[in-house]
Amino acid sequence: MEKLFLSTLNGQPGKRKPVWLMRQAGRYLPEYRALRSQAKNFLDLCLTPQLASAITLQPIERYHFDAAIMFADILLIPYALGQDLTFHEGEGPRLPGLESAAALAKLSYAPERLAPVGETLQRVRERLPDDVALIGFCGAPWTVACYMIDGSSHTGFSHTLRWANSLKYDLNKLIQIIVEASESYLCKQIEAGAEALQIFDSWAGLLEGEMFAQAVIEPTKELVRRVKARHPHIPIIGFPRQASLTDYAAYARETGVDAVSLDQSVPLVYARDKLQTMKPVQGNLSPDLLVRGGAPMREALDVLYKTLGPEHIINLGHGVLPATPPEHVAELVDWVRGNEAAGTRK
Ligand code: 1CP
Repeated sequence: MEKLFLSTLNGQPGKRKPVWLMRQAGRYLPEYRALRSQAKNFLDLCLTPQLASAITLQPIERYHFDAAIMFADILLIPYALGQDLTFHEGEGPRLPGLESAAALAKLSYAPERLAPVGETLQRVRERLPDDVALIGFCGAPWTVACYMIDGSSHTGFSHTLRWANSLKYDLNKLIQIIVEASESYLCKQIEAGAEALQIFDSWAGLLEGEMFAQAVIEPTKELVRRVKARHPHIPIIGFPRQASLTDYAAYARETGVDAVSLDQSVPLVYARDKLQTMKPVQGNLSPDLLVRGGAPMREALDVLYKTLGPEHIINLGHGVLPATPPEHVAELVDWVRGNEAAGTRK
């Protein structure tokens, strides 16, 4: 059966725009919270295929999105490189951080630590409806380096920015380690059943211009090139969150990704005229509008539909917020399905 999400990504839009949401499995769903409480901790949840596959499928069962995204986390790569990943209630995940370049010598990728993710994907593929695509993912090298060096986002990534400014050689060395581990991890995901990939660069917007080119574009291009050399037909979506508009365009032009995900600050006219002319785009409804629901959300969706062309995947500008009422997600999906005719209008 044709999967709308995959054909749109391949530049062949179908009867309507596909829809899925970043963080579609998560704390806003009562059924997620119920399964979450069965695991010892968050890492355990990600690495227990029976739980992680059930969580991946929860939003599909509820809303029948056009794509499922495997339940895991971008911080599993630091974990597989040997950093301890802990999760503190109300504070989020934490890593020990990297004091200096000397610590790089201790990092060594242990793929078997991530073997359960492959099993999660296999289980999901067995249970997924025929028209729903399965997305695998990883964090972009820059964003993963931010968490590995600083340990969490609470520092504003000041240590990583110091590496970027004055320890470029060490930063590049770390980024290279992450690229190699991510290549292996993404290829394993494809071999286990992922049909498309997303690279999350949540902190791309911390850099600009030349630094953005060096730490965001170059490593992403290298990762995409390596994965495509082994799996040329698997589409890859890149998400350089909060990059400047010129950097967004350079990213779309130079990294080799098949589509670009837009955060909510990207003006739609810019997206249409400068980005969608190069690649399909995804996004960029504000997660706050999904919390509000009703007329304000529907009006924003209408503008999205009218401005962007058919090579567009409906999604948010960032992840679903925990305060989101689940019925607003149903309202969004119903609206998209009710707009089949509008889906292909320019
Ligand atoms: O139960 C809980 O409280 C856990 C909350 C949670 C969830 C549901 C975390 C901790 N991770 C996840 C799952 C997750 N993370 C997915 C699953 C699939 C889906 O989208 O449904 C994905 C794709 C991610 C990716 C991820 N993790 C990113 C990139 C996207 C983004 O949000 O910018 C980032 C930055 C992370 C790190 C992370 N993991 C969890 C939290 C709270 C954070 C952010 C930490 C911080 O910056 O302070």
